Amino acid sequence: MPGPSDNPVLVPILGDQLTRDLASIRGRTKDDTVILMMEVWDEATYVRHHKQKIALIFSAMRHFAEELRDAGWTVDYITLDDEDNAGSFTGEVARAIEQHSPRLVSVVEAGEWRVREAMDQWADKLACEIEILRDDRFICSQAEFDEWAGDRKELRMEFFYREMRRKTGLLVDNDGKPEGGEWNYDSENRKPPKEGLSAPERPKFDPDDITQEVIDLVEDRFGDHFGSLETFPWPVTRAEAEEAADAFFAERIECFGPYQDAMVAGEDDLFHSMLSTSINLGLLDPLELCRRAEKAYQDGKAPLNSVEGFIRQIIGWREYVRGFYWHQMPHLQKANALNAQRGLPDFYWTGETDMACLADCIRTTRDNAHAHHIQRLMVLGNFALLAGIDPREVQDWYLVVYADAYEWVELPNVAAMILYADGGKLASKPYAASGNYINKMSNYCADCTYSPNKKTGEGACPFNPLYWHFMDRHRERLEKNPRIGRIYSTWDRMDDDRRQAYLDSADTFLDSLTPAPSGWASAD
Ligand code: FAD
Ligand code: DLZ
Ligand code: SF4
Repeated sequence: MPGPSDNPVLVPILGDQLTRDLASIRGRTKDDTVILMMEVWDEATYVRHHKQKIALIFSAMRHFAEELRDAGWTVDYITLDDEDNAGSFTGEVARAIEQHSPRLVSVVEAGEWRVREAMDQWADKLACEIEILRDDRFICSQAEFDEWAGDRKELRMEFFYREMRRKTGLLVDNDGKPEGGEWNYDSENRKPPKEGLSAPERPKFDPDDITQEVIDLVEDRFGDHFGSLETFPWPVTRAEAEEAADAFFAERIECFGPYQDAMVAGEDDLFHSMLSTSINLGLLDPLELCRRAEKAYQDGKAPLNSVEGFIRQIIGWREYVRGFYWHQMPHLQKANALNAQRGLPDFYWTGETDMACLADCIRTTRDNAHAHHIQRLMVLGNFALLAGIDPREVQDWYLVVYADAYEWVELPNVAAMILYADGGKLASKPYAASGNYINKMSNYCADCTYSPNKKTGEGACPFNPLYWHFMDRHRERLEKNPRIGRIYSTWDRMDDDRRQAYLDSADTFLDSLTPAPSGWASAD
């Protein structure tokens, strides 16, 4: 390796920090810097990630290393099958310190608790000065989020989001007023899918030699992990990610808003951007994407409800869950306010269920390492909530199966948003719904063994009795909630037999579930 100066700065770049605009390399000189990138067993195995997720991260890392080298940087890249691989970030940084004798290790803080804990010990463990920099790819710093959260008992995205709108100036006029007069146009974004709804296909990127090599490695080392590698469509470079973004802004953003909550069997992407993997890896800058969306609106190419909705997902939800994660860790990992204890049903891994909605969402998850938001929330998540699945099992599943899953974004969405395990700090009420919601927002029910219109007994959509079972067992907590408490007057108006039929139907269904054997998700 061509050596830079004696005692250079060692800059470790983690797998989700793949941008040349990273705080640890901005302003450094090429002849005084060694960049360290590491494929390590600890990261590849702390859960049994979907095969596409490992392939995506390794391929994007290898492409980024190549891009850096082409631009004249010195990159020490450790592959997984390097025979001296130390297995962990800490071990590899120690090895690199011995090899390069740096005067300073400069690293951007890790996105996840597990890794940040390890990083915080580097100063004591490693024989070098350590500098840990803030990850300024996020718009809101943790200090800012903590200050905003202050002593509030409940944190609500909507108010945080307005702060982020004001801070970025996105869709805000010179007087600080929201474009169009409203901060949020969600009420225009709940269109059910019309017959035959389909979206233009997004660009897919055929594996090049680097990606193919990584796919072979993953099949060889992680062949028994969940998921399919038969297709690998993900952008693995900034250029490819930009092509994917171009296609979204040209062809799909217009309908993004209206059909954001729609689900159509076999239409896996609909009008979603499919950019989360690239944003989370660092290939795309979230703020730049929001500016592009704003420009599409200003140029009359996309309606306000679509553009505002897209911007809200990024500077609202994405920033908010990240702030929430650090605000609530480490106890968020163990939160279980509803005392849910049931094991994850095996069909989350096999996809073998007669419930057509779940079967389709698990199929797309297995084939694409992706499902869109409403599938994750209102089908897969809603079922886990209503059935009372243990949050830790659900968390592991979501962390494994999605190519965009990192704990900082997965955990708040799972523990707090779908499972209400935080007792309502993030969401004002549980996102609980019966089969009626899925029937309205999708075409799944038309091909299902069950009927959404049948409430109890054989052939009834399981979401129907499960909904009331959930409401009944959590009455004490939820009855006081002004956003959901009124539902109990409907329950109370039913006669005893009807209520009992709901509870019996739900119990029969729950008893029929087979818990997944251990070992699908975790390494041990
Ligand atoms: P789009 O629908 O096009 O949305 C645009 C962007 O907004 C996304 O790319 C993403 O960056 C951001 N975004 C939207 N919703 C959220 C949200 N709730 N939280 C954070 N960012 C959001 N997203 C992840 O990136 N990683 C995860 O591990 C993850 N786990 C989730 C688990 C559950 C239970 C739920 C309900 C949501 C989860 N999400 C997660 C959020 C969301 O489902 C995905 O970001 C989205 O489906 C990615 O597809 P897309 O890029 O087409 O998104
Ligand atoms: C998810 C993941 C995987 C599977 N493998 C690696 C790896 O070998 N090397 C690496 O730098 N990053 C990997 N990642 C992403 C990391 O888990 C992620 O960058 C940190 O955990 C951020 O907290
Ligand atoms: Fe899902 Fe129920 Fe509809 Fe079947 S009937 S697809 S289980 S919501």
